[in-house]
Amino acid sequence: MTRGRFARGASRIPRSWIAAWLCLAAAAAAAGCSAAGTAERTSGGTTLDAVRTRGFLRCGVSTGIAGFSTIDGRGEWHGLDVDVCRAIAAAALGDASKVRYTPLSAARRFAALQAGDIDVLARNTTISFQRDAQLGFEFPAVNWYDGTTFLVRRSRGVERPQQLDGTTICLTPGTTTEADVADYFRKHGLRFTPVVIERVEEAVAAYQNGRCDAFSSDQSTLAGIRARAPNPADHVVLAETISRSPLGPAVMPSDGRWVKIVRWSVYAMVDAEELGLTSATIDAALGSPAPEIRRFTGVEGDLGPMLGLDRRWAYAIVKQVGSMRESYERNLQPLGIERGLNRLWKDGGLLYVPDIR
Ligand SMILES: N[C@@H](CCC(=O)N[C@@H](CS)C(=O)NCC(=O)O)C(=O)O
Repeated sequence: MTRGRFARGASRIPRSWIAAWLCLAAAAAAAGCSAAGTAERTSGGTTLDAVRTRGFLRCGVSTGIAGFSTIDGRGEWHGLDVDVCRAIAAAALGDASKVRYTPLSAARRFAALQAGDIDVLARNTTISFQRDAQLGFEFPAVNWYDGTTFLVRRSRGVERPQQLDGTTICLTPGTTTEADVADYFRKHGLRFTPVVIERVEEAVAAYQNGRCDAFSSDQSTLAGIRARAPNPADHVVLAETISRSPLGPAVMPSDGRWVKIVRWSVYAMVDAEELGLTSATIDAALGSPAPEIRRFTGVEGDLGPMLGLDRRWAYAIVKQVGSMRESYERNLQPLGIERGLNRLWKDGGLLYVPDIR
């Protein structure tokens, strides 16, 4: 086995990447975000009550992963994970825009959730036994099925992870990626040298500067990093994954109703796709005679109130955020990320959620 090097920072960071990240940090500051956040406990009340009293949802996101959670020049967040935050806010508050985002590194995300600084962590987080059993979080739903792999310079001619024997690999600490890579190299009797850097922009810069031969993370994350690189065509994301990495929002286990609100907010986006509902068609669907659509939109039945939500909770999600297909098409398709496993079951994917009934 190789011994890890803990790198503090990266020199010779390409200017265009520094500019992009400074812009990101400045926009985050402008939006009033802080990684530390303000601890606020619900002290006996429910999370839903606390969110309503406060008037906004506190959502932990990444510090900037294209397609999942990034902030634009106007201080607005976008991405598949951001849409989870927005869907929960639509369900809980009737307004998807009522979210305060807290950018968190991999190493800091779980402490923020445990400290009560955020109501939900929606941040390319892999569901694992240890995070469930030992850290004790609840993972109400999967919002993206992924897998660990590698970003490498095309000029190296690497096509498969096995060809990375003897290389230096950039990683971020506190990730399942670290363990996946160590396991993979051990299993195949290969050697590597990890370069572990907490701040993702510094880790990416270290890779870009040639300090590492490869960068490892979830495949979709790497596709986003590659898409933002100065010359995307100079890099390849390996097609073969070395792990299963189901990503999903995490919450504290103490409030069972909140766990369900998060779960059904994600399910509603998938179910909308299953029912053929979109943000553009949901208003017309209010007049639909189909019982499952009448229940979904809250025209009939009392489903929302069973979770303390408005009858129109799912309508609000689809109207303001859209279906899972819309979220994918808005956030990941433009980066060239294939939908693959993340299609509906009837289209050959894994998305299959219970009925809203
Ligand atoms: N899915 C993996 C990896 C997630 C992760 O945090 N990856 C890093 C490496 S690129 C990242 O996204 N960092 C973004 C950030 O620190 O804001 C996990 O849950 O451990």
